[in-house]
Amino acid sequence: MKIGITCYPTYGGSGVVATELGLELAQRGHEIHFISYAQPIRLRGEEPNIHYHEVEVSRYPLFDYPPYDLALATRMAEVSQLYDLDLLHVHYAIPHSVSALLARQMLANGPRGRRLPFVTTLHGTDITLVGLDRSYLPITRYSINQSDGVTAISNYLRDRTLRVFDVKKEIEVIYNSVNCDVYRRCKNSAERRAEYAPNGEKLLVHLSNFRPVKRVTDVIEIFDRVRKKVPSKLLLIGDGPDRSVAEWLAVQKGIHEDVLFLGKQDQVEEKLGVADILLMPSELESFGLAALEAMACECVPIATRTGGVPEVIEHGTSGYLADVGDVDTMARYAVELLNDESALQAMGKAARAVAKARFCSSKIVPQYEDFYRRIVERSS
Ligand code: GMT
Repeated sequence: MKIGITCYPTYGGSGVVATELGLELAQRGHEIHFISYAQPIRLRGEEPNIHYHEVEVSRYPLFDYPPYDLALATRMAEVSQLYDLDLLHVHYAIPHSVSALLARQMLANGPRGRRLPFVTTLHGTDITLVGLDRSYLPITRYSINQSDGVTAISNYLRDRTLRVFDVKKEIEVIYNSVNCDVYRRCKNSAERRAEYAPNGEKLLVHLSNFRPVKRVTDVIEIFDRVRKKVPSKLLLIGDGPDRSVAEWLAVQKGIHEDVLFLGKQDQVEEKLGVADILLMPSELESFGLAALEAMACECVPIATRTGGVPEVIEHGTSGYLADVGDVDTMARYAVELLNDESALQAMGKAARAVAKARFCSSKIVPQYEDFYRRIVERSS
């Protein structure tokens, strides 16, 4: 098939999911066209069957707010016509599904009068935070209802969308996936760990966009408690608005030398593949891709019981869950595990087994292919 994919190309779970999906689909012989304002971060630009089309937004002086959604709709229609795409798949509803809707209408009214179906995948904050803003809610609901197919990344997100948005459309759940060949325990991990933990300390990691919903200060609070009991280091991967407050807190607590802020990183599997525990104390996660990536790397996730996270992590088997803000309990779970190497390793292996059995790309990508086929058949 020839598929156009639009996502936020910078850091963020939805962009990662969209890009990994495009790469997997291309490997399976599909022709993939990414349409966005920048090349998605996990693309190198040399992959076979992958094309990237940049959306240029004119900066006319009158435009205090350059209309990206209109430029995107135009580019979607152009690319679809030029390359004869079978469908568009947009990740994150706002504004991508509105642009896809416009592109579909433009093509339907164009010289060839063709119908271009589009699929919207809901990821989380497009529904739970941004989408609930009154200035976005009606148009988001409209574009979801107008989509030819809608998927959500967890049952939690599907149910919440149906309930809160009063959407009439059927929403199919297709879980996020992980490439289990790429995300795995690192061989020679002892040597690699020495880079961050030269004296054999335990290694904890957090990976996010440092937005308030991630509660990065809870990560520091948990680590502070763990470090008092177990010699350890904390790797913080990513960047965002709450980085400086986390840095300040680490300094306040006098632990900043053991907290390593790595900033945005490309090959996160290299870090997850040597770490012992991932901390994800978020206020809300519709899925929690970082936890899944850690699980595939045998790095045990300790997270909050919120949103779709319990669909990914089974408490006590493939990780631990606690209430939002309960940093004491999360620290206690971490200390218990770090003090029991065989339990830590066993849980790491159990976590990978779950990732492989339920969320491996080789299982999830065919679900998207099947979904696309049904949508295209229904639209022709
Ligand atoms: O979490 C964010 O702030 C980023 C956001 C995104 O769209 O990039 O993440 C959402 O989508 C991810 C990929 O599907 C999910 O793993 C995250 O749980 C979800 N974030 C929230 O629900 C807060």
